Amino acid sequence: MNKIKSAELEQVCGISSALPVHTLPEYAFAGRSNVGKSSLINALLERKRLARTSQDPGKTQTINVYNVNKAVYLVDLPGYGYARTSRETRAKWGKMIERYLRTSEALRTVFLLVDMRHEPTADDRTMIDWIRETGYTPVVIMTKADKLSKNEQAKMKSVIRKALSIREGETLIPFSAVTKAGREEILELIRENNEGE
Ligand SMILES: Nc1nc2c(ncn2[C@@H]2O[C@H](COP(=O)(O)OP(=O)(O)O)[C@@H](O)[C@H]2O)c(=O)[nH]1
Ligand SMILES: [Mg+2]
Repeated sequence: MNKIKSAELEQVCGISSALPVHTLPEYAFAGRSNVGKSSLINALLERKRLARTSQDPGKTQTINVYNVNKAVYLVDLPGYGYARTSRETRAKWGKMIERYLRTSEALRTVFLLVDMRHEPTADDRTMIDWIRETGYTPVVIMTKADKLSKNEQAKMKSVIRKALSIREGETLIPFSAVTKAGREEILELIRENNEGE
């Protein structure tokens, strides 16, 4: 992913669809509704509206799979924690995310997005534990960094580190879809992981 030559939405998986089966490496993005997943994917891929961003949180209840350069897949997992979703629906989506983490053979890294302005929620803690339990080392992306001063960023970084019980070897990256801060660091992680492909 040195240069984004092509990027397209290749697959949309609903609640009862089959999950993606790939040999090319996958990188997945998880996080609460409205945390900025679609904006991050657009920023990484230098596309304005490839991943649909919305003012209406809770709408993207699918796993969206983007093929990049015919070499890598970025996987946008359904947002969780949306208050207006019924408990039953939430449980179904949780199971789908968990099933994806457990069964994907091509999955290399799971990025967990949290809003840098807020303390992580119980759902975020559940998510990071699923990531760890399925054998991945979570990379935490703290979104909307542009909304905080440098001082506030430093403070929230330690709040988030503590709330998610960040362990040795786990990374926290501040990111902004507005300033693109953190973009290169995320792309570099993907590149490093992809070496040898
Ligand atoms: N200021 C700022 N706003 C952001 C950023 N990322 C996302 N947003 C806004 O947050 C809202 C939700 O973003 P979206 O990407 O749709 O979140 P998703 O539900 O996680 O896919 C939208 O109004 C975005 O414009 C960011 O880095 N900075
Ligand atoms: Mg989205």
